[in-house]
Amino acid sequence: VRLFLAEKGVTLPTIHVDLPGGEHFGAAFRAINPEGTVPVLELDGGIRIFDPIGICRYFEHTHPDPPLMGRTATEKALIEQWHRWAEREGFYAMMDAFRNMVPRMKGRALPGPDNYEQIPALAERGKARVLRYYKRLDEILADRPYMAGSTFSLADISAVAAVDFARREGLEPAAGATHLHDWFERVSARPAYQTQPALVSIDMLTTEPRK
Ligand SMILES: N[C@@H](CCC(=O)N[C@@H](CS)C(=O)NCC(=O)O)C(=O)O
Repeated sequence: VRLFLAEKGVTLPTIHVDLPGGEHFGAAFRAINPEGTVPVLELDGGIRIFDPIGICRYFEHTHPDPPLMGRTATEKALIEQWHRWAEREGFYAMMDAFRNMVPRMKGRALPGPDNYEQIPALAERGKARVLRYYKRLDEILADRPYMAGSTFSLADISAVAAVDFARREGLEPAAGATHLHDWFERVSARPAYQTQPALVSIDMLTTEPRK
C-alpha cells in the first residue's frame, strides 16, 4: 500500500501501530479492525477498509493518474491476473516459509486474531515454492519489462514485495536469473521504491504470541 500511494503521489496522515508491542491485539485497535491486521484505511465518515487491495482500489478510483490497475479491459484483466499470481505463488509461499520458520513467529504462524502453531513442513514447502516463484518470475520477465506488459503496475508492486520480503529472510534468487534481477533493478530504482521500500524494517514484522 505504501508503494502504491507513493507511485500515485498520495500522502495521508498515518498512525503507526506497534506490532512488536502487540498493539494490534488490544481492544482499541480491535475496535478499528477486528481482523487485527494492518494496514487499515479510515475514510472521512468513518468507513474503514482493512484489505490492502481494497485500499489500493479506492485510490485508483480517486487518483486515476498514473493508472496502476489498468485502463482498458485487457490491461485490467492482465494486471489482476499477475497481481493475484504474485500474491498466491510469491507472497503466500514466502509467508508460509517465514511465519512457520522464524522463532519470533512461534505461535503466530498466521496473521489475525487467532494463534496458530508453526508447521515446519509448511516452512520447507514455502521455501521450495519461493524458489519456484523466482524461476517462474525469471521466465515471465524474459519477454517484457513489467509483469503485465510494457507498463509498471500493481502486479509489479505485489511481485516485488514478495521478492523483497523473501530476500530479507535469506532466500536469494539465483545469480543466473538475469531477467528477474534486471526487473528488480528497474523497479527498485523507481522514486517510489527509493522512498518507500517494500519493507521498511524487519522490526515491523516482529510479533509476539498473543497472551
Ligand atoms: N491479510 C492481508 C494482509 C494483512 C496482513 O496480514 N497484515 C500483517 C502485516 S503485513 C499483519 O497485520 N500482521 C499482524 C500479525 O502478524 O500479528 C492480505 O492477505 O493481503
